[in-house]
Parts: sequence; structure tokens; C-alpha cells
Amino acid sequence: MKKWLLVLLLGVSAPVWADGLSVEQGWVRLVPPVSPNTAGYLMLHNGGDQNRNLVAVKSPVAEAVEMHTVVEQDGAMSMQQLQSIAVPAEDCVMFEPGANHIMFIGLKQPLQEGDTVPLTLIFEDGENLSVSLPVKRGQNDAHQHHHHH
Ligand SMILES: [Cu+2]
Repeated sequence: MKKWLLVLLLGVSAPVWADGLSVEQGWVRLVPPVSPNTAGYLMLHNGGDQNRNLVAVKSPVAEAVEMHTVVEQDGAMSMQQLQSIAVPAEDCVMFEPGANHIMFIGLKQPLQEGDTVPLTLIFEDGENLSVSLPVKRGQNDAHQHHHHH
């Protein structure tokens, strides 16, 4: 029993599989403690031969978790909620900065660098995929505090 648990815990950093579905390169953006929201990114593979539809995302760390994309409206970039995201068979969907992302709204407590955020992806056909995403600094975030207006 204990060994089994350990395998489960160690398994979080490896690709996680659920019937052909896997998540890789997932992370959640480290934000200042005052920020109530953050975003998560990942690569979702569908290695199965069945088309899937991602219809919900859940996490205990925030009041609400939504799927968002970024669209240009009147020359400005703004976020738009998505109700579902198609993940075709033998294809892969990216959640990345400036495009699709997982939005964590109303963080229950500030996330620290190195924390892991549990996330469950829920598909239309009832399939679930639970992963753990590490909290990390974004690639350009280290420099952003030099650019306050
Ligand atoms: Cu968003």
C-alpha cells in the first residue's frame, strides 16, 4: 500500500495517462501574493483513436477555474472564456501564454514557487484526467518588475 502511494506521488512529474490522454510540460504562473488570479499552461495529448472534448477544469486552489483563450478585440488583447476545447484523436492541444490557458480565479491562498497545483481535466465523454502542475516563474516574469509605469 505504501509503495503504491509512493509510485503515485513520484508519478506526478511524468506524463500522466488516462486512456490515451496525457499532459506534458504543465505549469502554473507564479504571481505576486496580492494577485487573486493566475493562469496555467500545458500540452494536452490525445494519443487515443477517439476525438475528445474538454468541457471543464477543476482545482481546489481557486474559487473558479475556467478555460480561456486570448482574442484581439478593437486592437486590444482580451481573454475570452471557452466552454469546450476539441482534442482530436492523435492530436495535441497547447495551452500557452498569449493563447489558450487555464484560468485560476480567486486563489484561496497565495501560491509559492515550487508548490504543485492539482488540476482535473473533465471530458465530455466522462473521462477525467488529474494532474499536478508545478508553480513556476514565467520566462519573462523575472524582468517584468523593472517595467512598472
Ligand atoms: Cu484568462
